[in-house]
Amino acid sequence: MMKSAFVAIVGRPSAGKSTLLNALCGEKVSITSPVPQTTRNKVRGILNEEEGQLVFIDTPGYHNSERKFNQHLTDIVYSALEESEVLLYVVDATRPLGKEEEEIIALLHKEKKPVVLALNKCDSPNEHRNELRAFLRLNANLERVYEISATEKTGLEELKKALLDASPEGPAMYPEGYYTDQTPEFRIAEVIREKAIARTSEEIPHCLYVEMSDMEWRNDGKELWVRAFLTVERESQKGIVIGKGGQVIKAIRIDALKELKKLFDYKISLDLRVKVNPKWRKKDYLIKGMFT
Ligand SMILES: Nc1nc2c(ncn2[C@@H]2O[C@H](COP(=O)(O)OP(=O)(O)OP(=O)(O)O)[C@@H](O)[C@H]2O)c(=O)[nH]1
Ligand SMILES: [Mg+2]
Repeated sequence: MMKSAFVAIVGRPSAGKSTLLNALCGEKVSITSPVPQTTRNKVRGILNEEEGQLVFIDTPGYHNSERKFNQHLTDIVYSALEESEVLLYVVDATRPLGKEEEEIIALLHKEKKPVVLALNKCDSPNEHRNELRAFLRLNANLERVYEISATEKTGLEELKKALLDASPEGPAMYPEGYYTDQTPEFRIAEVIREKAIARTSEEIPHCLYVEMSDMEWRNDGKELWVRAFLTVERESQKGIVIGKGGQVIKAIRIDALKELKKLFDYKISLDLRVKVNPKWRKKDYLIKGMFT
């Protein structure tokens, strides 16, 4: 009998969850960046192995905070934990222990589901690894800590095996050959956001979202034309995202098109604009509709 499971990937912001998801699936499924809270949705990526199928659910970094937007992201983590049969807990080996790890461990224990623990970024020199390893063994009550590097793709075969071992028997949930169930619209918006994060700094990456306003097939269905708005919170941020003579927005557009070319087998053309939606992170109707 084949194995089959939904596997929630959880951990602190910037632990490398999305990088790991992409490495496990062998495809770019989820966007990544050095800025915390890059992931804002449950992003599914599918791994087909001889022994079975794992459907990973990438989640926003777990971060306890009073802010409405952060609370919404935390709710997304809770719902992913609930939907999954196996939990993949990712810890950043380069950071000292934080209160968040204790909170995440408590959360994982509450679920009473198999937990597989990956200590990520083991390619980097760090002084915290021993301390983390000892703490995790003791507190997470796990026999094994899988030491991996999502960027160097080391330790992943053992990790996959551990996840499959922990999974129940069952039929595949998606046809073979699928590696994500995201719509093209979502993936295009995410790629644009990733490139915008990479070209901006300070508070701007956190204040950005991408509104897909129009999509149309052109050239007998050979080309997808897209109009999207990079949306920020203030007029001053709009100026920064556009840049002197439109330089920044131009670079974001070029970076996005380059990436989209790798992801889609049809041509995409992009009309990219910038607009302001004041305090959008406080708007319930918007965050509940967009980040699920
Ligand atoms: N050195 C090293 N860096 C890594 C590794 N995995 C991820 N990173 C880097 O860590 C940063 C965060 O990676 P992400 O994959 O976006 O982290 P995340 O946990 O998904 O972050 P959020 O979605 O914001 O919670 C990026 O700059 C990655 O390149 C790794 O194995 N080694
Ligand atoms: Mg992420």
